[in-house]
Amino acid sequence: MTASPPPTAAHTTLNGHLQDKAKAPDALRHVILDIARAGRSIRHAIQTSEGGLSGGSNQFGEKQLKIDVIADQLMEQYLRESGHVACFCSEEHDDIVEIDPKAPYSVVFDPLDGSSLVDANFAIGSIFGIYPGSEIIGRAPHEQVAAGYVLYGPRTIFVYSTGSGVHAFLLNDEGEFVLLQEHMGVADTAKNYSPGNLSAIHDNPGYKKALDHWLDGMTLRYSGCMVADIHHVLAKGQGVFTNVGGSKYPEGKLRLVFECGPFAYLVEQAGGASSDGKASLLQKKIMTPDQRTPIIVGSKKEVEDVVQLLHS
Ligand code: AHM
Ligand code: MG
Repeated sequence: MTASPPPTAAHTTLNGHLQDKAKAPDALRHVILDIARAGRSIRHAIQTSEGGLSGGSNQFGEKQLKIDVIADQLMEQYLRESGHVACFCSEEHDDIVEIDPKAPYSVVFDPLDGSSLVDANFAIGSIFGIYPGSEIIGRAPHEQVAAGYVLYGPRTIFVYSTGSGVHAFLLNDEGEFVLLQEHMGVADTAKNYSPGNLSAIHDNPGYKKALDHWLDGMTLRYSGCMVADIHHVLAKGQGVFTNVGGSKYPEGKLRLVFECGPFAYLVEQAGGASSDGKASLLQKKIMTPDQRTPIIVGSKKEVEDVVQLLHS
């Protein structure tokens, strides 16, 4: 009779994946795990906020903070406690916040992207990027050593890359992120389109041409949350997401540092492309924390076609 194999863990955890597959340096692994823990707490806050998610009063008449402020505070707390973070740049702060200039990494994040959708119970998310050292200004997104996001939808999903593929994890009932999909890929051609700042078609003729091209046979998938909309591209393995300029937002609505930079890193890691209409977003220099940029990201050929239409 042959002996039965020794018991093994049924799932690959995020920690195990960072250690054994990504071979992330210990400090980087800890920062990513701390962000995942912050995501778990943010999810809990979303689900348990008594007074409504956009700020209000609880049953005792006490004023509650808006959920995006709570998310920001949670993220800050975990980053401060990590001991590996020099500074951070958050959508909820005007300036970069210093923690410990001698620490090895700087973190950029949008604590709760799509927060205007929370009352409608749409999916929302947190975005992050990690740079080496204590400077963010003057760098470009290709210098990130990791990026990722947490998507709070019907399921809570954590997606990250440290430069060797893009991997997704599911938050299970025990509060553990377990491997869901390894090496997410983006095909060269797209069937789905996700057009942000669409009212710009009225004063951006190239964007109107892109829309006409999409209407001719492609399928619309747009929720209004960048995290959910780009996760759709990664999960389905194809698609294009845009947010380009018009008169209201000449550079588009989205920010380079903590929204477009991390997603450019992730989608290019998955084999897709990113552009600001001229060059890859990975090469775009960060000048200020609140810098906006046009973004066209997703399937390579579609990104090329849209960039061409925008210039036509
Ligand atoms: P937020 O960071 O204030 O939530 O805004 C960013 C969001 C993105 O998630 C989304 O792609 C975009 O705003 C939606 O804008 P619009 O409603 O103009 O399509
Ligand atoms: Mg945002």
